[in-house]
Amino acid sequence: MKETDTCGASGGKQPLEQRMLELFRDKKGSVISGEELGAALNVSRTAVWKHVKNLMAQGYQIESLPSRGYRFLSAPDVLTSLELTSGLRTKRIGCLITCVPETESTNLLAFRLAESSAREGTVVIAETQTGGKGRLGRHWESPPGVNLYCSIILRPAMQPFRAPQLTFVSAVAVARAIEQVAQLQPKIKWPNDILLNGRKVAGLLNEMSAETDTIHCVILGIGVNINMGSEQFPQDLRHPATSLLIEKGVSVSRVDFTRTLLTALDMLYDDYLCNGFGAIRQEWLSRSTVQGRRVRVSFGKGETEGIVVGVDDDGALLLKRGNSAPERVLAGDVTIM
Ligand code: BT5
Repeated sequence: MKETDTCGASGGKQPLEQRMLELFRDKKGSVISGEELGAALNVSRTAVWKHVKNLMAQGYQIESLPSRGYRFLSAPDVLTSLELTSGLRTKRIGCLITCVPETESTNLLAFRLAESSAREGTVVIAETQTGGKGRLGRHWESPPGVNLYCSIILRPAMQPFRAPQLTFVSAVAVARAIEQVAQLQPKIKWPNDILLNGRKVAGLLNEMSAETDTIHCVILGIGVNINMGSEQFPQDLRHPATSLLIEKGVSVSRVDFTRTLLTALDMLYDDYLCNGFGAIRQEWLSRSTVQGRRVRVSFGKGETEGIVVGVDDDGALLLKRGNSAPERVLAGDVTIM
């Protein structure tokens, strides 16, 4: 397991290779001498060369120019804590980023870390999941190297019944990140789908460990199809699915996407803790596919129908039927009619 404890704003001590990457980024592709790097990092020129070689072995392209120095050319699009934390300026989210090549489910791994007192903002990312989880025991397709599978540990000091609101926080964060990085216009489908042109591009699975009136932790599970090709989707998905690559026609940097997502989530979560659910709910509604539409919601063996008139403070969908007060629906699968 590889991890870095270096939230941009948390003030933790950054590992040397991360500081080196930040110096290279600040120089934006111009040459930096070994002497300058050594002085900035407080190490010898020999040590500088050793760390440059380490970065190159991890896929960074760095040109070594005899008697002039080094020029940074490009970073690999692999989700490593080193790459993700470099340049990340967040208050809480990403204070610790743990990246693993493979795990059963990042939500399960995040729960395990939370039980051993991992702090709020810890992010778990896997290149692939062998048992990626959807809701209600469903499976989440998680091919390696193309998508994002991540789980974030939150420890909000609030009543457990408010926790469903956090699904709205993560949905808005994913929508903002897609808009910013891929310039596409995602829609949110209650409760946990992000759609592009009516096809599912991301799914959310938020889980909680709590007692009567105390939350131990909430795990925000986020799966985003980034560079998954159409041939990688199984035939038997419940709803049509897509990826940023399919919609945009070109691949998207997973590192940029993930950094943007963590930054958006950090801002939205901070706003949520300081100002409550109001603004998040407004943005969610403005991005929702269901607001004002007639829908059918199925849950377990039952189903109900009505026109969506909003979501309440518990994250329940409000369905209007005739003149009676709106019906509250707390969970289920929505079909727009
Ligand atoms: C979800 O469930 O949409 C929640 C998905 C959450 C996945 C993340 S990945 C990181 C974290 N760790 C985990 O183990 N999980 C979370 P649901 O609404 O139940 O949708 C599941 C259904 O979507 C499946 O039954 C399939 O039909 C379909 N599906 C599976 N994989 C998909 C994919 N990659 N893209 C689009 N649809 C998919």
